[in-house]
Amino acid sequence: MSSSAAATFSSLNAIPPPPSSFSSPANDKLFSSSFPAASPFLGSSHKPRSCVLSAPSPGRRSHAPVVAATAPNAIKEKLAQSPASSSNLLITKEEGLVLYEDMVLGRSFEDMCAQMYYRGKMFGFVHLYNGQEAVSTGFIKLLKQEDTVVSTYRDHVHALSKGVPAREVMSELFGKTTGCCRGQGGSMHMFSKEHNLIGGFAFIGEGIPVATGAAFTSKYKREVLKQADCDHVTVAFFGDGTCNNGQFFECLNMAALWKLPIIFVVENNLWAIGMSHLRATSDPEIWKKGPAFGMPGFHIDGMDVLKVREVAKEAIGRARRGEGPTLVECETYRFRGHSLADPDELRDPAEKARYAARDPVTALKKYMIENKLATEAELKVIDKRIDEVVEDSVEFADESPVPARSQLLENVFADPKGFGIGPDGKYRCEDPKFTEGTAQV
Ligand SMILES: Cc1ncc(C[n+]2csc(CCOP(=O)(O)OP(=O)(O)O)c2C)c(N)n1
Ligand SMILES: [Mg+2]
Repeated sequence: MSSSAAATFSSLNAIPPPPSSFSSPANDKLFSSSFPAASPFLGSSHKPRSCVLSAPSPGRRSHAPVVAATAPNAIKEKLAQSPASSSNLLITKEEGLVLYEDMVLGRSFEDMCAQMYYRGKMFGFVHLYNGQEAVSTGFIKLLKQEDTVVSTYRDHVHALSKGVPAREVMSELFGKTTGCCRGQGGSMHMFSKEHNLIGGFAFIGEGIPVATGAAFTSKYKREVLKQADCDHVTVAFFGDGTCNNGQFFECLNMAALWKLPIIFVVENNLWAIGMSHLRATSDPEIWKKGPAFGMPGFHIDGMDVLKVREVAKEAIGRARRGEGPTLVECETYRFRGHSLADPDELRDPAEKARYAARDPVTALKKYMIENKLATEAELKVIDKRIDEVVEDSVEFADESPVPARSQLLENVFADPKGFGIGPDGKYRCEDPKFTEGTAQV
């Protein structure tokens, strides 16, 4: 590293200055006493405890003011505006149609996955995203191709929103060579270099450090390698249950310390398999952990794509301008069991019904029609087109070839000699006895 590069690199360690666009005297005052009363959890009957922080004691190093907000004032005002006249609307017709199409694609694709899974076309665990579409669409449709997305095992719809063709996602689920990972990843490991979707991670929390590393790369390119046009951001999606894992805290710390261009998006669907978030977490308001590390935190209605989008715009803009990370907690709900193997017997039917009534796809459709952004007929045309895309993806996946047995170890080891390759120089997997006694291949 050159000395100038080293100097710039070391400046990454500087404590970030106050985030100007989020700071206000009112918030500074609040910081010294307590955070504003957060919006209660939208769909749960839980009453959040108030979070009281004491003022920094005089002898301690004081951090830059941090802000806890459910939404900055500008966004709140915009969201509160009556959608009566088209000039007050949060979206144009074209934007609305893009959002609607993406959400319908996510929903229809997942419904088709359920059918194909029960017909035995897919293997392993398959986790569907139904109900959470507003989060994926609200964030990812604002991104550029060069921006990075990191997902979890609930990743099909993030891949679709990021532009990975439905054919490639379905083929991956079928374990076929035409899949985005040539059939080697499966449901939980969607990946596309071209679309900068860098996983699909089955271990919870595993994607957060990877996302933090991707955001570090963008900053390094811009500040050290002097690629001035590198304003790429990274969006990391993960669940509420994951926020009690260590990687989450470690990465919030590093991202704030180095002002990384990253948005941590918590898809709080209130459940981690069968464990209620409200039962498992000392302070269930996850957004508050942003300010604790010196970054803004937001809690938004994740069933409303327009609200998600407004906060996403603010957070993505902030990251692109080099102002650092943001934590966004989207309160959402999954409409199906944890995975397709889950009979979903633990959640209260009344809770499920409450969220079903707030279906994000139906809500956007209603908004578009009521505000004359689209007619029912126009939206039906999109529904039909998406049905065809999804049907086509199944036909394509079904007709595609399965990988050759010799592909089994590709991309598994940097150098398969010594493990995957036997003393005779041949791939061990080609030995018919290779998997004997372990699994049916
Ligand atoms: C490190 C690790 N521990 C445990 C598990 C088992 N596990 C799979 S999903 C899950 C719950 C995660 O819940 P959440 O983060 O809320 O995501 P959601 O499934 O609700 O989208 C757990 C504990 C895992 N995959 N990885
Ligand atoms: Mg969850």
